[in-house]
Amino acid sequence: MKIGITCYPTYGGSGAVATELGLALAERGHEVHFVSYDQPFRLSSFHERVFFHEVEMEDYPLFEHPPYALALAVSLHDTALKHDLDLVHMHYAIPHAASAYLARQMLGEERSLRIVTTLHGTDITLVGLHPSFHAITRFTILQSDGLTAVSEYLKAQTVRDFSVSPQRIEVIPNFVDTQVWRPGREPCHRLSLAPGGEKIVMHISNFRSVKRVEDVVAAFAGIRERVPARLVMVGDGPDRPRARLRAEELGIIDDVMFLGKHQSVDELLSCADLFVLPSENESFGLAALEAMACGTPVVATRAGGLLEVVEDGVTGRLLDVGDVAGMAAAGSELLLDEELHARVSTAARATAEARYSAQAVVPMYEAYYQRVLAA
Ligand code: GMT
Repeated sequence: MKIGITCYPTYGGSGAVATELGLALAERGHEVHFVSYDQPFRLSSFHERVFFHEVEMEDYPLFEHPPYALALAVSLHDTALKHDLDLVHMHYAIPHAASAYLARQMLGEERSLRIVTTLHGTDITLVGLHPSFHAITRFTILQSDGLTAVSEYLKAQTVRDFSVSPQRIEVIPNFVDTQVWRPGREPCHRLSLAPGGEKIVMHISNFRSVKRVEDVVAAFAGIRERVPARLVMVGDGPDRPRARLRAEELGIIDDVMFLGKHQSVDELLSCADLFVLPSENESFGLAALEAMACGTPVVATRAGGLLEVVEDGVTGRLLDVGDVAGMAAAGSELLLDEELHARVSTAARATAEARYSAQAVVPMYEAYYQRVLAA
């Protein structure tokens, strides 16, 4: 197949999954064309059958907000024509599904172009609900020939809030490359992260309010009272100053490292002893899956799709949103009880391999594309 893929190219789960999917499809013999305003962050080296088309936009003083959705539609249209695409796969509905719809309309009778849209999270649970986006989000996802959601939770939200028939949505979970995300990666940074042999507690996110990064710090403070430990915060975003302030208020700033955005998150995760994800909501929680694949037990919240990814008491622990005392207790128990830690770590890795590996999930997308093309 010849497949176009559009995603947000910057740090974020939807862009990561879209890029890994494109690379895996190319390895399986498909031709893949990424169309976006920048090269996706996980697409750094050369790969056979993988192409990148940068969306070009004219800067004009009148445009306080350049109309990216239109420029993307033109790029998708051009790429579909020049490279004879069979379908385009849009990751995150806003505005990508609208751009794909426009591109298909522009192609008219010239040639057919199928559209698959994958719903990732706040395109449905937050941004898409806003009155300025709701109608166009509903219209354009319904215009897609195929519609997937990354969890049963997200599917249910879409059915409820956008009146989409459940039969229209296929659940295909996110996945990880389990060769890359695995325990025992070298080089191991344990010595620089925890020079005194402390346990390493890690959090990775874009530090938006939905991630509740202050809860990470508060839970860590409770862990540190019971276990010698260091907190490693990876990523950046609007709530980073608040997290730092909280660490200062709690008197633990010397044991907290803010690493900022990082390319080699897999290397860092594989030397973590515990991963904390106290989000208000997650449609899936890719970072939790990445941690599980690295054999790092997860302490997360009973929120949205996290209940599908993390099995409480088996592959990690789930607590109520805001229950930092519970997270501290669960995290300390995992760090203090070596046998428990080993059991959870092994189960987490096994689940990632069995249910969420590229080998398990990429064929689901291939089969879905075939169904969409045949319909
Ligand atoms: O929806 C977002 O907030 C952005 C998006 C992203 O690009 O990272 O995150 C969502 O998609 C990820 C990949 O499918 C999921 O792992 C995240 O849980 C989801 N975020 C939320 O639902 C808040």
